[in-house]
Amino acid sequence: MNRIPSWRTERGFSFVVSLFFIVLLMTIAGGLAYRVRAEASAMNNFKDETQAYYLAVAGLNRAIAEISGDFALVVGAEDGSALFAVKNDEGYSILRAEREFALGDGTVSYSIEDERGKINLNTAKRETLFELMRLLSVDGADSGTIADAIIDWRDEDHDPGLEGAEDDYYSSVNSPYGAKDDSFDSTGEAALVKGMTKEVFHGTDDTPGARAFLTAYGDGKVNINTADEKVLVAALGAGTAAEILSRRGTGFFERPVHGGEVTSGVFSITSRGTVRGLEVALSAIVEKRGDRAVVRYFNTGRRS
Ligand SMILES: [Ca+2]
Repeated sequence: MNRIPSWRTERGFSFVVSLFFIVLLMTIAGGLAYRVRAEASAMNNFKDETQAYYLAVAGLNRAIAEISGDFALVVGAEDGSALFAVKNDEGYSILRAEREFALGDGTVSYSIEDERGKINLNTAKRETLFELMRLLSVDGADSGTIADAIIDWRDEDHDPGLEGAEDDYYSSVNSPYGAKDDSFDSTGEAALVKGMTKEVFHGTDDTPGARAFLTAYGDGKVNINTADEKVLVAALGAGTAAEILSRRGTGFFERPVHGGEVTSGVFSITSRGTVRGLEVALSAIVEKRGDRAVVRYFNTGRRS
């Protein structure tokens, strides 16, 4: 039997031990490097997110500056957003501010919507709410439920409309709450009323969500220069809506007709700041009071 010399086993043993320590050190070093990299990347993400946030704030401020301006009319852009028109010697000229631009390490993009281009949750008649829901492909019975429930939500009494809902109904849902019996303070509140499913409120791939056509702000008058076709049909009837849209095909209204309005004082703003693919979006409701703009609602940083 050949015996392995002891110096060879010792060398073999110390080789294995060294290898073990080398692997151990490499693992520790690798782990450390990973942590350092992860922390650096988290720091960079934090820095980018902070920058993106302030770019979105910059967009919001630009939008507020537009709203604070001395305009005479609020008209609709091709994409449905609101533009401001000022009076001059020849008539009116539409101000077209750059709403998408590069700034610092990223980009800013904001849009302004006219809240008077929507149906007002606090003042709309049952027929208007019903018709809007029907135009959003909600079936007849559910349209009736939503219209009645919106009115029950805002009225002081506790007597439900024909298909509506008051405390009795809301106290029996999964996480019970009560009917508000007061004005809607935000458009999002409409998501709480009976019949207003997630699909109806937020929309689906095939149907736009009701939230885009409803507002809790303003006096309930409809701006015939900015309102969407569905809003015009629901508020003023199909015939009047067609007349208004045909006129809008070649310009805008300088004077109110059909009980509508041609200007506005309440707007919603969505502003996005993007830095290296990281986006922060802010939204706000801003009311114009003279040459001042007052923020009625502000929703910060949704990272996407
Ligand atoms: Ca009520």
